[in-house]
Amino acid sequence: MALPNKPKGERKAVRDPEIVEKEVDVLVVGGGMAACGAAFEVKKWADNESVLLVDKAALERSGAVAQGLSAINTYLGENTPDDYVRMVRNDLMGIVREDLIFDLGCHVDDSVHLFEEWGLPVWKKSPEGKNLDGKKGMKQGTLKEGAQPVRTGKWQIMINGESYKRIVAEAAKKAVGEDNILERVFIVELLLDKNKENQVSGAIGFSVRENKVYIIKAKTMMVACGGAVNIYQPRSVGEGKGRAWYPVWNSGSTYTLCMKVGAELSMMENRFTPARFKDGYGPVGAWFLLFKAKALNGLGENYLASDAAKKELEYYAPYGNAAITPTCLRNHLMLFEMKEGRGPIIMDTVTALEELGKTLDKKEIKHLESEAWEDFLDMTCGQANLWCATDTEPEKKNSEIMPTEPYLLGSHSGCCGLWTSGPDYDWVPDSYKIKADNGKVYNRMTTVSGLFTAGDGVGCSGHKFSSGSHSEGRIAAKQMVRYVKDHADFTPELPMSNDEIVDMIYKPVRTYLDNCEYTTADDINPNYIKPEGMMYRLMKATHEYGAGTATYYMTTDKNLEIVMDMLEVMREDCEKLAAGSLHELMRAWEIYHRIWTVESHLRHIQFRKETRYPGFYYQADYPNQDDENWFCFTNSKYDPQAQKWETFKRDCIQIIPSE
Ligand code: SFD
Ligand code: AMP
Repeated sequence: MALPNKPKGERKAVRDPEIVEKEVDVLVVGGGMAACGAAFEVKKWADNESVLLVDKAALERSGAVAQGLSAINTYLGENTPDDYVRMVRNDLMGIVREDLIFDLGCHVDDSVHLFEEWGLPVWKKSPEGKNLDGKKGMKQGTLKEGAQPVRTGKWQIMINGESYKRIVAEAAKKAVGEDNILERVFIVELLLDKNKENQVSGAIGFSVRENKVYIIKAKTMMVACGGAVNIYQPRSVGEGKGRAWYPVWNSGSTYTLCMKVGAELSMMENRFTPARFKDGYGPVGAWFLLFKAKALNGLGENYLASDAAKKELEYYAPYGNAAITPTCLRNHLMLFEMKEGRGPIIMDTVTALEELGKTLDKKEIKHLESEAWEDFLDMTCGQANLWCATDTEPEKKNSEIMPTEPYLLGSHSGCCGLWTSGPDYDWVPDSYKIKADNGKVYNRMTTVSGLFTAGDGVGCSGHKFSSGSHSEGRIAAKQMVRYVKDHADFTPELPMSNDEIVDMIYKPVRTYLDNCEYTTADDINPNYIKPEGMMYRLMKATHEYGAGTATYYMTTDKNLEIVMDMLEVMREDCEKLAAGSLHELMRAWEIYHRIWTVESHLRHIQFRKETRYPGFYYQADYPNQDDENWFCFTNSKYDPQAQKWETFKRDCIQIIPSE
């Protein structure tokens, strides 16, 4: 149950919190799309197995879909899973896990059908080929019954999705039972088993509403805490600061929690640098695909159709020549224009709406204009606010678009994450199957026995989006139940005492209480650093040296060497983080997770000696793609005992033939 909002001001943290101990068979960490998918599915396979879901926020409005969405970007419908693999492979410049993508392609539509059954309005085509949204769309019947969605691209369908997350969360809550959900509990660390090597046995965290530490033992668990946001200096500053495209809940916990117990990471160098409406971070997909808008350079030219752009794309063949230009290359062309002095880049909303309006009557034009607003009101309402604040009516005034600061994620147009097992089919290469201690293969299990992930957590397989993350959570849930049944005699034992756990989690609180009287300004103290200060330090370092917006996403060996040193010092200084309230305690652990995540990102960029994703980042010492040496997965592993990193290559195997 979500605790009610706190009274005015932040809840003070006390020195000695209450301890709450729990023991379950299956633990789900996170409450987003993947976690809700897992919660919905798990009870179908479980008999008497107990389940607990823990979210740092409130399930109904947490994670990337919190504000809603206006499209579902992965719905196969009439397309084949083979084709889906080809699309993802092309968009991610060739290096992907085709087993994971194909498997997802076979299951994702079922989640979309469920969303509709639970009440999500999906736009439909009328028999005359008109777009019908809301109740009119619902009257056409369901997708499962054969009604036609409004396709914007080959894979994307339109929805009235302001309440998308609430609908999905409600189904998850009903399936798993409210008593089996802990909201507003932040997981700080996972623990390995005291007796069994490389076996996960628990998760520890704290309530952000009450002075309580949670110690949870589990036989198996899924960590699906989304990607990483606010790791680079954002473009938003001053009163706009805090605004980002991806959700602020995503603080790198998925990657940090798993890597710290030794789970192997893959493709952490891959980041998503999205093109978004400037300052409001509104997504561009509906404008490009539904409204068919063109992006113009500062001279008013359709730069994508220029000879220079075509030449630039040819350089990155075969990806550059594909029917749909990969996302990173679309960004690359945008940056190319800006660097040549032909910026800024403008979304020509005026011409797009004018063109569409030519075949519509007055009432239909009004509806079209309201759809343009609804696109943002449904998923990024700040962008709609900004339009109001800047007197922007999209049919009268164009808007600027801009590549944002980088995000780390594995479910959208990026592919960093954990190295997980594929399904146990005969066509899946052995090197893609991870065997647990009993020799069995569990789909979506990481290299740590009993530890699963989904959504943004699973690496090498982007373009799952909201629907795919949900279905991947369901895939993992079924496997977790199988894992528990196969390990009925395993009793998890934690390697730390309760006191040691509390000492660790509440250390920032005690540092604060021990030293806060020393100065009059709470944030300035020689004996501690507040999480906010650490956040600025991290952002400045990545911004300047780690291929942030400051350098047009460019870095070099030397820059990376400098930033890696800075990160090491930051990690050391995290020992002195101080938190006076529970909210600040969460900020302290979030920044700690972000630092670890960024370190893995930059370590991977350091390792991959090529520029595989121009437009997302550039390694100036190795500006080209080098298939001979780098057409492979780049993986890393942190050894928790030796406290050392290892970076290495794994083979990338093509399974689905090119067309
Ligand atoms: O327009 C802890 N996404 C889009 N998907 C679509 O299908 N269509 C779109 O239209 C998409 N677009 C879009 C999208 C996202 C955003 C933010 C915008 C626009 C503005 C992407 C999807 O939403 C995304 O792929 C999935 O939601 C990913 O799912 P998942 O489960 O991997 O992550 P999550 O939903 O963010 O959930 C994370 C959860 O973890 C919790 N959490 N809990 C406990 N302890 C910790 N330490 C925790 N850390 C995090 C969070 O609270 C949350 O519940 S468009 O741009 O293309
Ligand atoms: P976005 O709003 O940028 O997150 O994109 C939403 C969906 O539309 C994703 O599936 C993108 O891959 C796709 N998309 C966005 N822009 C384009 C474009 N210019 N061409 C083709 N697909 C696009």
